[in-house]
Amino acid sequence: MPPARPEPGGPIVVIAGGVGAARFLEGALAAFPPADVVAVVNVGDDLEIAGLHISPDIDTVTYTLAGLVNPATGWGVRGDRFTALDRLRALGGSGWFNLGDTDLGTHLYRSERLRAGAPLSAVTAEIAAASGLGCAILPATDGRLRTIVETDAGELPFQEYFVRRRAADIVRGLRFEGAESAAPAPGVTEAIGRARAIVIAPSNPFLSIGPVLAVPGLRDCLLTTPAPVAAVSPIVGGAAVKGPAAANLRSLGHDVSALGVARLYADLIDVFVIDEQDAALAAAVEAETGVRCLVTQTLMHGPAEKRALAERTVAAALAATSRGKNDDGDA
Ligand code: FO1
Repeated sequence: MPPARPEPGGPIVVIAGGVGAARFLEGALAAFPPADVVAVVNVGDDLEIAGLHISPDIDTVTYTLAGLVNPATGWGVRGDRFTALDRLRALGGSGWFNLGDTDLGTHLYRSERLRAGAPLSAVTAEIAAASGLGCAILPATDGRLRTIVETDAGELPFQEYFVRRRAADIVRGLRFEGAESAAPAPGVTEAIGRARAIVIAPSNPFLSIGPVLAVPGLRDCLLTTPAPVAAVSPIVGGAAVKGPAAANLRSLGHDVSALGVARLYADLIDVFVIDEQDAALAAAVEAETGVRCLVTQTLMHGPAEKRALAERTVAAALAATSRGKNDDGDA
């Protein structure tokens, strides 16, 4: 039987964390019709504060694509005020996680809908549609999956590590609470299965992509899809573009370089996208992992760079298919 081929009209599926992924997705929406783009987003960062369910990565992606995001932070809402949080703090409530007034409206809506029994995927779709988005934003799972960070100070829920303790602890290990009993959210495996191309966004491979891949069935889905899979390195010139990815690579025993990230993804991907600054690593990536390297500008300063990165990444993935990825039976 001939090997399955990716669907020419299938979606571009982006496996996404927070800020870096949101910027990549902005480029994807500039390059492709919104209806052709599906974001599968990490929920390991989710938390409950003051009885509200917060999904930071989903909100970062949604706010960014809706043009609402605070450009200074990459998360939260532009120009937001913090009067509700000030009051919460004054009353002795939890004040370490910066929830703006407008942002709180999202959490109030989501929490009420979840309490009424709606799954996170449905609520996420409602918020995306109400925000005017034409692409699909899917949580990786509707189940309760939480990233737990193992540190010398003990096990920390993700946002305690990331925000409250400013990612200052050395990460000794990670576990994804609830992953065993989680299932991919509706539409996730279907989108991956009929994708034209799949891109692992330039997100933290452990903290952002790790929880997505921990959802049972998702990793297998990426391994068996006929679609080509590309990943964009979140490490440029030996440093993280944003966040603790470099420190995480180091403490978890990996090379702090694009090559270190390529090794993590080698079994899943056909193309690895590295920055021009790392051009000298391309030969080592290809020789060691057997994955084709695209060397291009990956730092996304403006709209043109975001769009170019999305276009080039998808084009390189499609070229990997036409070169016969699926003829080798190694899809
Ligand atoms: N990141 C911070 O560094 N400090 C915050 O107080 C903070 C609040 C916050 C509120 C809502 C939201 O959607 C995101 C928020 N983030 C904050 C970002 C978030 O913690 C991280 O960017 C992601 O979880 C990692 O991708």
